[in-house]
Amino acid sequence: MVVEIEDGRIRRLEAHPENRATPEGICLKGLSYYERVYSPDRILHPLRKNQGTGEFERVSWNEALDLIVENLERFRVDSGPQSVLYYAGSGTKGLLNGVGMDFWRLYGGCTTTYGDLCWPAGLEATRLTLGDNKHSAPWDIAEARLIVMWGKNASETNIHQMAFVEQALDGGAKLVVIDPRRTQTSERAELLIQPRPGTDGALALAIAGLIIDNRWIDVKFVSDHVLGFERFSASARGMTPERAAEITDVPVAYIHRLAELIGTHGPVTISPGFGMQRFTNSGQTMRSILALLAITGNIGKPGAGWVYANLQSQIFDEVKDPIACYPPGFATAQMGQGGLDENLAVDAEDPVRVSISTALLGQQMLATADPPLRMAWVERGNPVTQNPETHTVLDAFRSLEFVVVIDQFLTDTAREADLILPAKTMFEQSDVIGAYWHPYIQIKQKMIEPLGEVKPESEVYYLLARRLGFDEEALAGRIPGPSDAEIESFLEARLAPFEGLSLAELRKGPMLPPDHQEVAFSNFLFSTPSGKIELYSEEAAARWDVEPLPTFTEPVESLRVQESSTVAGPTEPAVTGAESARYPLHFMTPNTKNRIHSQFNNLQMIRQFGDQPFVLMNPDDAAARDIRDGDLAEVFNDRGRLRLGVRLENGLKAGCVVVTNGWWISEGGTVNFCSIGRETDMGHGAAFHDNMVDVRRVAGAD
Ligand SMILES: Nc1nc2c(c(=O)[nH]1)N[C@H]1C(S)=C(S)[C@@H](COP(=O)(O)OP(=O)(O)OC[C@H]3O[C@@H](n4cnc5c(=O)[nH]c(N)nc54)[C@H](O)[C@@H]3O)O[C@H]1N2
Ligand SMILES: Nc1nc2c(c(=O)[nH]1)N[C@H]1C(S)=C(S)[C@@H](COP(=O)(O)OP(=O)(O)OC[C@H]3O[C@@H](n4cnc5c(=O)[nH]c(N)nc54)[C@H](O)[C@@H]3O)O[C@H]1N2
Ligand SMILES: [Mo]
Repeated sequence: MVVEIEDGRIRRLEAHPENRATPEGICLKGLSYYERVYSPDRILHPLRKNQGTGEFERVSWNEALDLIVENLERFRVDSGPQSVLYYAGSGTKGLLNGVGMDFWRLYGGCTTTYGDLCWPAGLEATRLTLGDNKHSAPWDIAEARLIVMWGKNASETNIHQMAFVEQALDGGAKLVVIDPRRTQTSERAELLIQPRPGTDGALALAIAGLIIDNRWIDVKFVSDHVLGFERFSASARGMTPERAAEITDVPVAYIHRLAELIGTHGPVTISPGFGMQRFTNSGQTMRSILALLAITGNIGKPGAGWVYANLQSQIFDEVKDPIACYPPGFATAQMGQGGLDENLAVDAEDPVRVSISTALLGQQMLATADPPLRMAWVERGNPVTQNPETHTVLDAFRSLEFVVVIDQFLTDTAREADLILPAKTMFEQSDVIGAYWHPYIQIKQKMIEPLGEVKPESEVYYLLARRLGFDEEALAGRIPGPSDAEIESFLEARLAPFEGLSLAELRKGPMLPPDHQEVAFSNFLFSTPSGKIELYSEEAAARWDVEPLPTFTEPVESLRVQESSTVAGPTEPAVTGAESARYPLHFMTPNTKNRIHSQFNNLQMIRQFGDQPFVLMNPDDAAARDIRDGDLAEVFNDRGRLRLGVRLENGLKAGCVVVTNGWWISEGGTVNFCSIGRETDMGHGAAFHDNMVDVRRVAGAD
């Protein structure tokens, strides 16, 4: 962004002209930062909960820091440093985020989480197959002749990508969208395929079988660059179009049409989203879809490829996005060549206990022993609304003796705090950031002094470390002092190992990382164990206990599991088919245009476009329950319930209901009251969408 300042206040926000990924300018969320920074609701000084009244009362920084230090010292002496949980979400990224873990190491250790709420099943599936998580520059998609938006709603969640998709379409390319919902992304699609949620793996395997049968494969590419084609072929052909149609609810004719398009209308770019990687079978699903590009040679060429995660700008361990909450080294190993498992086997010397699965946060916080948790420190996240099982997460926070939350606003998680510290916004401290779609490394320059009494996290850590008795020497190179000069020299030192990168250069505009590939894998080097694209992955089998080939299994919660059989996710005991199918409707909880998860919806600029949660239903599902448009209804399962107004939507597949995620508890739409803590088959992700509910009309409400 280009930020114009007048009299110390932000006056104007504009897109930086040199960022080629954002030619259409800033989205509404970006523009709403103006309101976000100066919002009357913003927390501008420390707040302590009055244990009698439950109200928050203003305290000075001295009191706040004393209170923290007093608790930290007590817990360390009585129970050991691992009785403190350090939890960081994905609210803001940057090099300075690594400072948190340095503080906890100095303190003597802590307990922290592994895995991630967002996308690790897909990251791991991609790493196992291609060796690296990278893709071509955003503008390359304009060269594609076929674009498949598979479980991705870019019109809302990646609006800048749509500009390049539109360019491709204007030039004659075709767009296919695969989503149980009709979305804004599908407006110009030539084909909208609406699979039953969680069955995309079966669809992909059937398409692969047809591509192979019709000899639409790229024989040379396969023989040069693909491992396991023969075995994959045999397995994919087992998934006939008829069988896939039965599993997925997609007509056979559509399966044939998509196979023909992918097989004959290249270059093909598949841009998979996160929708179908939030199930217990997602890693295998993502591997099945990626295989379609491998067998047709749509990798390493302009206009072709797998646009999932572009981590080329993530050159610093500290900003491996969005998994920034691991101790240094941990994230690198997961995303790079090393393995997750050897890192999870905690080094006996390491004072940081990496023991809580983010997907199971509530359950595992409560179950943690030796030592049990007594305190939590939360920053840049809102786990009460965003992590699975809101009830359990609330119980877990309420079981602790002392909770510190750093945030800009009084979120549902902040309300659980004993002490709230005010958080900076991106304009109040300089930092260096990478991205996960566009390739740039950028500086986020301090533009205004922090409002009120706000102190950036790094300064809070610095002050705490000093109070805990660490001198400047102990902090040098780890936790910078508070002045602008100290922050800048800290950042400069992190940039120094990279030739050409410096704050001065970054101030001129966005920079490409060293060795950037505009067309990813154009050198056809794949850093898998075999050096080839691995359709057959022994590593997948060894690490995640799945078949070495991508195969289809039903999600745990499914109406199609035979009553007599049992299914199990990776982190829970098996349930019988009858149990798994007790509720008949798939509960989808996607993202939405004008919020980022639980952020922005408290601003007037955003609320004017909708200030109330609602549930979308297919008219047939509604009629079967005597529900009409506008009725008040209850979405429920064993885990929780939500009372919401109903909107009928013809474009939504029957058997699915939708509430966007991120609504605050006070607004009544917190979807994770109905979800369960459950991991994906690989990557330790959260299987939010593996979740069935029912809906009933609330009688007499009208
Ligand atoms: N049911 C369901 N749940 C989901 C999803 C879903 O699809 N369905 N999606 C999941 C996904 S993909 C994700 S990524 C997660 C997101 O989960 P979170 O990262 O927990 O979610 P956010 O709502 O973005 O909350 C970020 C918080 O950080 C605060 N913040 C912003 N900047 C700063 C800062 O500089 N310092 C501090 N201290 N705080 C800051 C914001 O005010 C906000 O409260 O949610 C997940 N939850
Ligand atoms: N405006 C906005 N943009 C965002 C975010 C935001 O909160 N708001 N969050 C950012 C983050 S952290 C993330 S992770 C991304 C997510 O970006 P996306 O992946 O585009 O978003 P989602 O809404 O999670 O899911 C995409 C689609 O998957 C569909 N879907 C659900 N289940 C299935 C299934 O089983 N199969 C198929 N084929 N489709 C399915 C949903 O209907 C939805 O339309 O967006 C990023 N961009
Ligand atoms: Mo995410």
